[in-house]
Amino acid sequence: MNLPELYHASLHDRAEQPALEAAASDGTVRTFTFGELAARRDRMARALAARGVRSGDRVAFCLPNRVAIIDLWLAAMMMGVIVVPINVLYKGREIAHIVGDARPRAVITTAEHAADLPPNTAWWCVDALERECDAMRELDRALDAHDRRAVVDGEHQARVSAVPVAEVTSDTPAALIYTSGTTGLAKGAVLTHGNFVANARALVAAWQITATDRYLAALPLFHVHGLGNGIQCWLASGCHMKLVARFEHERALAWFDAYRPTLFFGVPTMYVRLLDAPPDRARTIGAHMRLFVSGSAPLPAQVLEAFRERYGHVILERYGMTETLMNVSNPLEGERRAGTVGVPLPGVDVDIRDESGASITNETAGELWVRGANVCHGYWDRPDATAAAFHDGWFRTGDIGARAADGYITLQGRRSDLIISGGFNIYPREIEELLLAEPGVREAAVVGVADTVRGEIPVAYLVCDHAPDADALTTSLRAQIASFKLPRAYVRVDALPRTALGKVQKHLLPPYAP
Ligand code: MLC
Ligand code: AMP
Repeated sequence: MNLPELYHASLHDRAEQPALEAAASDGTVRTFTFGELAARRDRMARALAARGVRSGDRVAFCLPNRVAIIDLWLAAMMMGVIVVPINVLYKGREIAHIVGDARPRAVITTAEHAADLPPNTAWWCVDALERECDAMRELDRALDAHDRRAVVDGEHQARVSAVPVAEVTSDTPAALIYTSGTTGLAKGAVLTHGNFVANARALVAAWQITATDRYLAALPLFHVHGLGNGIQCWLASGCHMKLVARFEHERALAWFDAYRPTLFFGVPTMYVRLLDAPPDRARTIGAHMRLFVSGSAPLPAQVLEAFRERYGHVILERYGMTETLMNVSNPLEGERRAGTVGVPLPGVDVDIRDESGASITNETAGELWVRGANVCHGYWDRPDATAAAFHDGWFRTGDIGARAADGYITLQGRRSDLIISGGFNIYPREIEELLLAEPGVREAAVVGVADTVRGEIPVAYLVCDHAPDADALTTSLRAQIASFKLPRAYVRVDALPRTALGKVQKHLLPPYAP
């Protein structure tokens, strides 16, 4: 099955039903029906086709959450176009790598973010695109009125046939989503229509999402948690969604009060923020809610417990990755076990392997290997990286975990030194390389330090000629990398602990005390 087929029951059979509450192009919050979204999809597709976009092309977006991303997604899926999401917090260098690798026809973004694009990158202003689509709607209305009066269908037919529809199968690439490798250089995971369909069907069934749900969407749409889980479950189930530009902890409670969602997907940092709610307010919100889901980073058991006390809900934790979408989930019915990610989703095989690639018996830690229709087919233009990640149809996640005798999986760490802060990934090597380019810095090691709100924060250990000037380093780095990657502290050390072979032993660095 392809994605347009998955969406059909919502977009066409439920055309009159309210689908989405979000800010319109004039900034006012309004409700769109599924039928309106289908019409917006068609106009966006025509606007893209008029710009020369064809099946197989890539189109990138670098935007905070807004309806235009949904228009683009729906149009692209119908046209066989591959969407390339770019983190809106990324700066020039980070964007240049993605654009250089994916070679999109253009990046859809705002005039403000366009300043961060590498020179000579084609970009389309999202506001101009929306205005063009709005103008198309007015023209369509005029033509419709004309058609009815004249009972001549020719012009109307021409317009309808101008909506570009391509042949797409479950193997057609739907998105290239960049995720950093251990080298710090992001690779594009090629996710197909079939991957998204398999993931959406598994989650809708496992979490029993129905058309009566109300989903509050605050996760960024440039990552798979928001895009692959949120948007796809919404469209597959035909439920109602409220889309906000981004999670703002000062406003989150007011959204819950006013919108009364039944469903929320978040990263652990969001749940830590929601613990600030006064008990009465939290209970009222909890009374309307059906399901809180957490993922993208470990949910501390004490947060799960504090949230249960405050909201009366046990957060359901699940585990996924950009390359695989969702693999493992705690059950909707039955025990949601704190500190575990639950059991493999239907259709997903999880095997735990030792260093030699042999399966490990229960209760022993090893690397999680996964297999299923949810797993991507490889990395864009990177046969070497694809070959390294896949073995006999299994994908090596790089995550370390163990399975209990009753099947529950606990994650214990990662093979790489990836840092996850607020659900955003940080590869130390990328920051270390930038630090080494700073005057006076001779050696650098970046590590993740535990943080109650963000899970982990990056801290840099430096061997340098003089005491590090934190402000100067921050100013320099801020121009080059997303703000969540900035080291929160710089610690001067005489030398980095190294093995006989010269590899830095990060676990032997002196503990960081703020
Ligand atoms: C954070 N910031 C954003 C932003 N999120 N800016 C624009 N858009 C967003 N979506 C910036 C803020 O401007 C600020 O910058 C800094 O980040 C911290 O902001 P904050 O207001 O203090 O946020 P906080 O309450 O700490 O919450 C941060 C957060 C964010 C939870 C909203 O971390 C977030 O959206 N995380 C979700 C990441 C995600 O979707 N991961 C899924 C990856 S997929 P400054 O300059 O002031 O520092 C994956 C697979 C899987 O992992 O299994 O899901
Ligand atoms: P990304 O590369 O952004 O897709 O991040 C995927 C990584 O996030 C996984 O490989 C895990 O290390 C981590 N992750 C996702 N969900 C969880 C979870 N519930 N608990 C711990 N780590 C998680």
